[in-house]
Parts: sequence; structure tokens; C-alpha cells
Amino acid sequence: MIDLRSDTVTRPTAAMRRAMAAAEVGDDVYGEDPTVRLLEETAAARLERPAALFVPTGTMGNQIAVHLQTIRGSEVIIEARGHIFNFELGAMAALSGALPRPVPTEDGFLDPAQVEAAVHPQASYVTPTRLLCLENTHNLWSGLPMGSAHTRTLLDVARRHGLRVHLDGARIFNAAAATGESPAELARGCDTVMFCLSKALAAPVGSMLVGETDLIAEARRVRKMLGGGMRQVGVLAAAGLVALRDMVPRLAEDHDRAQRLAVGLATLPAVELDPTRVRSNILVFRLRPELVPGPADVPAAERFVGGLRTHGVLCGAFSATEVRMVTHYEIGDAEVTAALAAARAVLA
Ligand code: TLP
Repeated sequence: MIDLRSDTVTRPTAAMRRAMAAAEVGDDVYGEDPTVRLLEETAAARLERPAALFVPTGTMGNQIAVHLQTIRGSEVIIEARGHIFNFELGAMAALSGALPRPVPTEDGFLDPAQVEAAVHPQASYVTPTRLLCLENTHNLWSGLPMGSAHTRTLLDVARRHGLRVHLDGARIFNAAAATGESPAELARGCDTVMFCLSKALAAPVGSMLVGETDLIAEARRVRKMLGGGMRQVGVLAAAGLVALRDMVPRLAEDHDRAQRLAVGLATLPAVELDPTRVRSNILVFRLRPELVPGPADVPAAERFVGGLRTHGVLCGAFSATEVRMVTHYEIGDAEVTAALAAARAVLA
């Protein structure tokens, strides 16, 4: 199968498996796992921040950040298609008592005036706004990368209103490859940053939450409270270290292949896709339902996804008419060619 459902499907490389087998370990709840410590130091250094915490998932990293930077009954401003709002099972409400304030945009970029308008004035009778969440790259906006100049304009508004800022940088290394800026530049000024080792970087598990030393110490407490205190977890951290060493330099290849896929798909009349909007490893595109063969009572995206599956290609339906494909290190040029041939066959 050619699996374009997500870059999370990537399996650990041979080098990762070797590093995992050889990892020095200890009990990380006691702070005694040397490999975890090394990964945390390495992650903090990559983002030019003082501290980092290894967490099992991106969701946990994001939600610890939300928990520490909100109070019950406060609001979190987030772009309306943001992962923290749409794909984290209402965790900010369920676990932290926080309310999302989703802000719809035309192109995935929050603009400073929109953030300004979404902040509540400070008054004893108004819901307090506490946190701004950003996402880079922006998953549902076709993996849209955001340059640091734009982020700074949002940070300025947040600062003026005393908001904290969390960056969901699940794919910040993709954003770096797409913009030519370093992850540290892209994250500069944000109070907390989460990035994932288990997506395009192909580690089997793990994400990092990065920030100031005191906040990360608190994050360690919240991680334990959520059941995320792990023991000899150096076996996983070892894969994360290899991910940072080996996988970061190759991300541009995934972006090139996503571009090739986008250009090919855009030639199909049933596909509504502007390849210039595909800037990293994710393609989200719409289908013209009347041009997708199959039973009319099945949503077009499902008809297309089901058709591709019969040709050995997996991808995901994100709504009745939207489909997502993601490239990653297990997708080479031959897989792109085969996926395009399958799409042509399904939509013929
Ligand atoms: N994204 C997954 C799905 O949940 C959609 C994927 O296949 O892309 N932030 C962003 C921007 C993400 O894309 C994801 C996962 C997360 C956070 C959560 O990470 P995990 O799955 O490790 O909890």
C-alpha cells in the first residue's frame, strides 16, 4: 500500500532501531534517564530555549501548555481550522476548563486585527482571554508554513493584551524547510512550543514541549498528573535523537514530492487545488462532487478515498468534499507516480 494518510504512519528507520536497542536508560520519573535528558537538552538547544520536556504525544504537549497558561473559564484564541480546536477532543474544555475562540480566516493566516478583535477587554464581568495558539505548519491549511515576520505581528498584539502564546509546531521542522528560517527563528517570542518527533521525522513516538525553565518544571508535574510520567523511556528518546539528526535534513524531499503530487492532481478536472498553496508535505484539496464517480449518497471525498484504496493508495477524507494527502520518507518518486496514476484511474 502507498500510505498518504499521514506522516504519522512512518516506521522507525534501521538507525533508530539500533539506537533504541543500545540506549542507556534509567527511571525518567526520577530524572535518571540519560538518553531522555540528552534529547531534552538537544530539543531545547535546537529551539534556543532553556528547557524541554519529552511527552508521549503532540496532544499531550499542547494540552499541558494550554493547562499552564489558562485559568478555568478563560478563552483561547485559535485559527478556526487549528488542530488544538478540531482534533484534540475538546481537551482544553475537558481538562482545563478553557474555552476556544475560533477565528475563521481566508487563507490560514490569522491577521493581527482579527486577534485584536477577538481579545476581550479586561473587566470583572467579561470572559478573560489568556492564550493565543498558533500552528506552524498549519495542518488543515494544506501544511501552510508561517514566516517569523508574520508571527511577530501576532506576538505584538498578544503582548499588548498580556496574552501568553503557544505554538503548535508539530511540524516546525517542515516549516523551517519551507521558509528557510530556523525553527528557533520561527518560534522566537512564543512562550511555549510543541514539536513532534513522530510525524515527518519518523520516530515511533514522542513530542517535545519547549519553554522557560520554570514553566517546563511545572509541565513535568502536569505530565505526571495526566499519566504521562514514563520510566525507562530512553529507548524512545534514542529514536527521537536519531530523528533530529537524520530526518530533519531530508524534509525538502517530501516537500518536492508533495509539489509534484499537487501539480499532477491539479490537472484533473474533478480536483480543485492550487499547487502554489502546497508549501510543505501536506495537500488538502476539494473535489467537485459531480465529477467523482460512485454512488451519489456517498460523500465525494469518501468515494475518491475508497476508489484509491482499491488501487493500493491510502489517503484521508477530511470533510464531505475535502481530501488530505501527506508525503513522508516512505514515499519516493515511484510512489508519487503510482498515486497519480491511481487518481487518474479513479476519476476517469
Ligand atoms: N495530527 C494528525 C491527526 O491528528 C490529524 C495527523 O495525521 O496530521 N498538532 C498538529 C498540527 C497535528 O497535526 C497533530 C497530529 C497533533 C498536534 C497531535 O499530535 P499527536 O497525534 O501526537 O497527539
